[in-house]
Amino acid sequence: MPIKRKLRRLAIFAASLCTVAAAHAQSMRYDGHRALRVSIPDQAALSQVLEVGGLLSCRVGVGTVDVHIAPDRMAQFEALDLDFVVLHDNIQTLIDAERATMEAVAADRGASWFASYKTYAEYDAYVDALVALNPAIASRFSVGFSLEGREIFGIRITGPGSGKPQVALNGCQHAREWIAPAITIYTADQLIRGYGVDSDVTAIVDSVEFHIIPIVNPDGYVYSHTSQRLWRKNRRNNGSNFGVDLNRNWTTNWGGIGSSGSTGSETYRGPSAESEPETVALRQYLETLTNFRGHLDIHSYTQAFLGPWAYSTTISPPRATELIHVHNQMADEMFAVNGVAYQAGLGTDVILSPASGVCPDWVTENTTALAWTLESRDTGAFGFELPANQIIPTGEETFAAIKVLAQHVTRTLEFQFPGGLPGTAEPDTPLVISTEVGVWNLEKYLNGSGTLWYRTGSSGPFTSQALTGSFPTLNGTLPGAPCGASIEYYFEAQSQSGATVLSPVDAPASVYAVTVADTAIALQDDFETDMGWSVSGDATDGQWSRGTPIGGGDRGDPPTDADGSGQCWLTDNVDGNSDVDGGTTILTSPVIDASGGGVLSYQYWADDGTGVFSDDSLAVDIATNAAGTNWVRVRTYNTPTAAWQSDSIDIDAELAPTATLRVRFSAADLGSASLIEAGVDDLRLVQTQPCPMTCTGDVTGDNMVNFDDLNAVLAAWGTSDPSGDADNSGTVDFDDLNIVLGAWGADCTP
Ligand code: 0X9
Ligand code: ZN
Repeated sequence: MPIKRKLRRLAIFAASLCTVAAAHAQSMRYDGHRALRVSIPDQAALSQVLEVGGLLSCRVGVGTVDVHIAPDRMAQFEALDLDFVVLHDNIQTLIDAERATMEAVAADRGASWFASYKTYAEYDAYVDALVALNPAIASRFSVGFSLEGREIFGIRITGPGSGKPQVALNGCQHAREWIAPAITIYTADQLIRGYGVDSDVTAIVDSVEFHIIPIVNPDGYVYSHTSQRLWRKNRRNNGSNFGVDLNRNWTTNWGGIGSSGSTGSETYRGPSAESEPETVALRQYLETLTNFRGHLDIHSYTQAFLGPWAYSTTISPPRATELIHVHNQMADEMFAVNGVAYQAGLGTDVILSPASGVCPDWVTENTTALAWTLESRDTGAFGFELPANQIIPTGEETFAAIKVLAQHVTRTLEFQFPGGLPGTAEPDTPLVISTEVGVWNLEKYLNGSGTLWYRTGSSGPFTSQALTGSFPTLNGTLPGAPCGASIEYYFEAQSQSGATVLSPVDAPASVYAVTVADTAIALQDDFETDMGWSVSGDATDGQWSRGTPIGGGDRGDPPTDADGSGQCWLTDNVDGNSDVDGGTTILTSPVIDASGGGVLSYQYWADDGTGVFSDDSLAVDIATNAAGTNWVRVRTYNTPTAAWQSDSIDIDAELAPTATLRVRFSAADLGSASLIEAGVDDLRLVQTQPCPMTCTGDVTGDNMVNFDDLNAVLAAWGTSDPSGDADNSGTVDFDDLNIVLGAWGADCTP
């Protein structure tokens, strides 16, 4: 046997025997390396820190930076005299734990594939295994080859049919970000196994074409297993240094801010745009997508969606409204799965430092897709060595976001109700309902097509009304109706490409409705007096107090109260350097009698002065038992508001009427060093009133509701005869009968 072939066979033998053991042989160790989050006052300090330590975070600049420091460099670092917090103490222990899990899972035939991180070879094999599960909807494709000749493979998943909107996901431009390939393949796994089983998954696989590329940087990924766990770039030999940062090598604004011309830098952009075969291969593959609508370039860590432009903090991207609409919804749905918060913003929101030559910017500039960087878990506690038992939960929450994106790419127009929809209407008073029409996926609104359809009661034909106002904010007006009536309605509009959109989407099978009734404020607290609120919690500083804001609007403080009365509840109500520290401060209400149900509304403030919460939040809980112990979380605000916001809790719909309701507001300073200031003001309980006894059912006009009225309704049954039409709906039907029976026996003699 020729020597070359023999060697190759030996290599294959070795690889098949010990993919995990091979990973064992990492030459570079990180014993005693500490991961630190360092406060950086100026550029000089930044350069000094980067001389001493290795960069972990992508936030590089004045503010905070995460670095790892070798034990023999610690003294040098401490001499810089910078503030820092320790994220973890010894990176090698995390790497060892990661290894141990890989070995244990490899030895356990019953273990989930997602119970440990996997090698490049294992991904390669798993893509084939997934395709084999359902070749009718899944196929393998090749994007191209890495510098060292490894295949960049992918999996395409879609139901029957063609011409569908396309969504692409890719992981691992950066080698060390192991959670990224794991969750791309978790997504493929869920789509394939859920098809035909879960109706939501089936619907999206049938309506969208997914292109999933787990490992864009195979050489770097393999190197991070075999040699240096914290390797980021590809494996280009630059002479004295190795590696080009693939996510600085794309053509869009190549060479600009946040990329480096030094071969040794973690963000080395390469000698020219698209100098690297991995970049070219992915770019060419994405160019084959002719109906490309959505893209996530998955990285770690930070927990954030970063919309374009990565290279600019001032230039808004095209379709900014649509990007914001989708990323807010993705972050909300992710939060709903495991309670883990992801930030979401455009380049102008500066969640991470600017970067040039990045993949999603290229997609934004050159395709019809909405594109984001998704920075996955966590926020630094484990960083790139995210424990393997977080793969599945991270996959679950990411899948929720991908469902949002998949549903979005199929939409044309969407009726949105930023102020919510009303639950009640004042008797005999027209009610304006305002909607904001979202125009998605490069569609256009057909001018004049917006229509409100409404009816009084729950039967009979709907009446149409052209929406007024100036696009995209359009208004419809429900006519006045008597107390006790209900009005049903829905919206309709057309796109210029001919799509008809309804809201609710399955209208008129489903409709929106308002109950016609008077409302009354059962309770109002403007916090000018103390109605019995109490403060508790484990925060070490910054507890809630009642007063007039004195922060002057700095460092997250509100400049004034919300309702203009002067006072409100505030955390750390002092000027300058103040906020909640080291835990949670809890503001609990006195017992509120909500036995009549209703809507509890309030205004809230939650801010940090910079627009970024990491682990902090303001949360709202409600207890309904007499002891005030059965707390249920009803709201969590984890994005800074920078202004007072209103919110309300519909007690009838979300809880149940109770005479012993308590509400509490918890401002939490958790995780890494960060800032949160919160406020609460203008708490109200608004309840609907029973309709006064009226002669609504008195169709005969004799001031009595009796058999004469019943007979009049029955005589006019099914016609539009006004002599039996108690609710003036234009049809005599069960609604009229119900009104007569409801008012039975009334004597309205003046
Ligand atoms: O720097 C990167 O390439 C990404 N971060 S990472 O920690 N995974 O390396 C972020 C790229 C996008 N950046 C911005 N939108 N600012
Ligand atoms: Zn990355």
